[in-house]
Amino acid sequence: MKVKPKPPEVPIPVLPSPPLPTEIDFVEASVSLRYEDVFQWIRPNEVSDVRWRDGAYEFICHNGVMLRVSVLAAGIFRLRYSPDGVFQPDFSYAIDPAFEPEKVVVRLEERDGEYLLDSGALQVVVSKADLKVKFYDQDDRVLCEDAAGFSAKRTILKGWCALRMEKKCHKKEVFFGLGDKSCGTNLSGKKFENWCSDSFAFGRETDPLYRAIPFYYALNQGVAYGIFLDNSFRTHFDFDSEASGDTCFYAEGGELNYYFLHGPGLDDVARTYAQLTGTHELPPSWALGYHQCRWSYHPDSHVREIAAGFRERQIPCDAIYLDIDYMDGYRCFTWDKKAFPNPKALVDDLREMGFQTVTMIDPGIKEDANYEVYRDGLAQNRFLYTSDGVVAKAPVWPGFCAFPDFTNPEVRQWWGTLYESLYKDIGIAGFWNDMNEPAVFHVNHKTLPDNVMHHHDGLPCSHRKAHNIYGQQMNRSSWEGFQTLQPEKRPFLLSRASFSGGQRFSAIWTGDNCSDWEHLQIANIQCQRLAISGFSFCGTDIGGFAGNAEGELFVRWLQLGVFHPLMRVHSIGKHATGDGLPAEEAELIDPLLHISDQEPWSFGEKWTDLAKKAIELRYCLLPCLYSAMWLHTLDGSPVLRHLAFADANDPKLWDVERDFLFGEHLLISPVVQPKVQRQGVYLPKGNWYYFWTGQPGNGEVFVNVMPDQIPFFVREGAVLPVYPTRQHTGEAIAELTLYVYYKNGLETSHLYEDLGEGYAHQAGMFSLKVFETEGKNGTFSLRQRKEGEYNPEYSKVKIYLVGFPTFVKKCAADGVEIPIKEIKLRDRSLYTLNLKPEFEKVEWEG
Ligand code: MIG
Repeated sequence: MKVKPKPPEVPIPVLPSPPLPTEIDFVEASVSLRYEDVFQWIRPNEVSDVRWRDGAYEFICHNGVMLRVSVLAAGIFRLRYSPDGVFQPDFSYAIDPAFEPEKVVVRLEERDGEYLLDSGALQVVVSKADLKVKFYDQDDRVLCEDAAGFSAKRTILKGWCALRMEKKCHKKEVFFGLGDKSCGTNLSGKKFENWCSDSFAFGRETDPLYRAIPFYYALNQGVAYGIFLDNSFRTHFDFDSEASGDTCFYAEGGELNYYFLHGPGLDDVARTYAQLTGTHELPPSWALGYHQCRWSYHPDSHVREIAAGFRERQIPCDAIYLDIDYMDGYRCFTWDKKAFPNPKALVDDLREMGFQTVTMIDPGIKEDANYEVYRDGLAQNRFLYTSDGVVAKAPVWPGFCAFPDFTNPEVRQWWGTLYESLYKDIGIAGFWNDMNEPAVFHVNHKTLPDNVMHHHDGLPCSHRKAHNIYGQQMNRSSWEGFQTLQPEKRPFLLSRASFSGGQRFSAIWTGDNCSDWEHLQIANIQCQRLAISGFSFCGTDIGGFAGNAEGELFVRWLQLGVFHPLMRVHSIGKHATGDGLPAEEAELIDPLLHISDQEPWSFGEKWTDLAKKAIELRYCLLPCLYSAMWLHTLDGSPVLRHLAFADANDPKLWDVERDFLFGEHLLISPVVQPKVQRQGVYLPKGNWYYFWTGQPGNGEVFVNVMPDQIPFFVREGAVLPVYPTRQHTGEAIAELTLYVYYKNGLETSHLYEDLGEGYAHQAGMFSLKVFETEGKNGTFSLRQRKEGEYNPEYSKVKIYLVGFPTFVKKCAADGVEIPIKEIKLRDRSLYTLNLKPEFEKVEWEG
């Protein structure tokens, strides 16, 4: 028998002071996995010292492990662990620079074997024996407690490479969040990885995907908290996948640095996370219209044809996209002069017709001495280097490329200037950052190698640390460029990759999905999850990217897209032949061969009509979406929410993955299967009205599903604002319609409007209407209060009262009685009236 060579002894690390450890405790004997990469594993032992330093309580263990706890608000605790008492400079790309910690009075108490930090809302108890932590709420309930707690591993080759936290998991605890994961909504029993990855034709099991969002919600007995692990290395999350009773998260480098966000509601956690990492700003109104895309509309005559196709058929549309083929040989910021001889004329003509143009930009800059961007980039040191000191290059669409180092502030500034011709001169309205994981063409290693070095804003690091924030920082560079080039305009940027906090710089689409019903379901799940993970401005390739949609799938997907803040159709187009694709992608495409076009009129007349109706519904509901986006920018409320957000105490809602909340008062129950004629919906507490019939219901209900209708419900007492349909958002709004839903009790709704472009709203040019409804003793009233200096252009308001329990005998507006107009439906009546926009109060009496 062969004797294994003895591993060399582990060198005892020299720890800098302070603190000076009294001993180095190798809790687990130092073993070697591989002869050449010895590892050491360390866990905190007894706390030997506690002190207040630089805004945090520091707990120092005998063996050098250190925990720093800072309280950023009564409900936000931050915990940073170091295995050896050394902390890297504090730095984060995720935290919103506008975030300001609150001044909180925190008491530190020492008790038998424990230290206690109390912020009022939240208490943290640190065990003296082993540094384990417990979080309690005001009612002394344990919200979350360490199981094994913190541990760290290091190897010679990687240094500290597994910084781990293990926590106890309650029996009935459920978990949500983590961004774009494609599996069922409740995360418990599953494990995940975060590493931005190009994932062509991904499925429910694919993980990781394009984005890294290391933030999750836990919900136990109706009480929620959140955990945000602010670490950009590859991270792992395990929600008790082995039924051991523990949850665990760990990072492959850097610091175990997490934020504990107190609820108690799921909504509170969402808002606190938004406070910490920011939100997207209010988009220009055209960006919330319908968008048409394909790989690629090319040449310009094809683009014009598509635009004309919309207007001829009177199908609303606000934006047309140009995919990579508009460029000259995939060189960013150039044009294929043959196919697009006069881009400005094209963009101007499209704008004249009410279309904005959006173009793609990739991070890879073609290696070509005659290409200005490459030449300047080289001359000015704009690109990433390997640790050997040469410019890092990898193949993407244009062949071998260099990649800008977006973590360098000078590079970000330079990158921003590159948009000048497209954005300012030609008038491209928005941009689309693709391949920014970054993706490269390599079968096994789909991104840059680990030895690529990044500036990282003065804290240099390798690609292991910068990979996950590469796309986010590309988006930031672009976004800041737009702000500088045309500060008067609201930018629109759509990105594939991102990291926590990246919502401040771009909208997100979910990447290369497929044209099948399974993917419609995944699209629904992913957008809900992205929205509660900070990215409300999200959408999917409607109809599916790869493969062939059929009419019914396409229409049902459009109907779901009505309720996604980004509503964009996109498909792989002619590229499905595999021509020009890297071999491994071409191979995947083969069975998914795409033959059909994917415009609203591509599936025959019947489906064209239905598609048109879906898109028209989007334009009707724009005031509702715009108001939801406004609320999101104001306090971080997600535009889409998982149904558990409606009632955290109802376990029947935990595993719902089809139905979700939209904005303030809507519950959407999309059709995500073929040939559905009837759909059962479980409504959370309270009464809800089925939009299409005005029928009230609660608990379990069944609705008949028409091909032209996506099922959705309105909360009782709500006021639902609706515009007439328009061909694009630049058209005038003739009238506002308010659907008012009866409730026995009180409810509040908001309608936010402004110019839809620019920043005058920040100086008061907005209109916020607060609607308060109240029903009691056979009467119902609607009050309107307006804030802001903006007056929307419409001069008429039409009101429909839905659900009044008896016949209305009297109706008065601002104290003046008005004749009753009744619309008799099969089993109930609607009541309608016309008013001036500035009415203050309407009363109905039965
Ligand atoms: O390697 O630009 O996800 O939306 O159409 C494929 C071509 C590159 C991937 C994007 C897709 C886009 C395509 N791009």
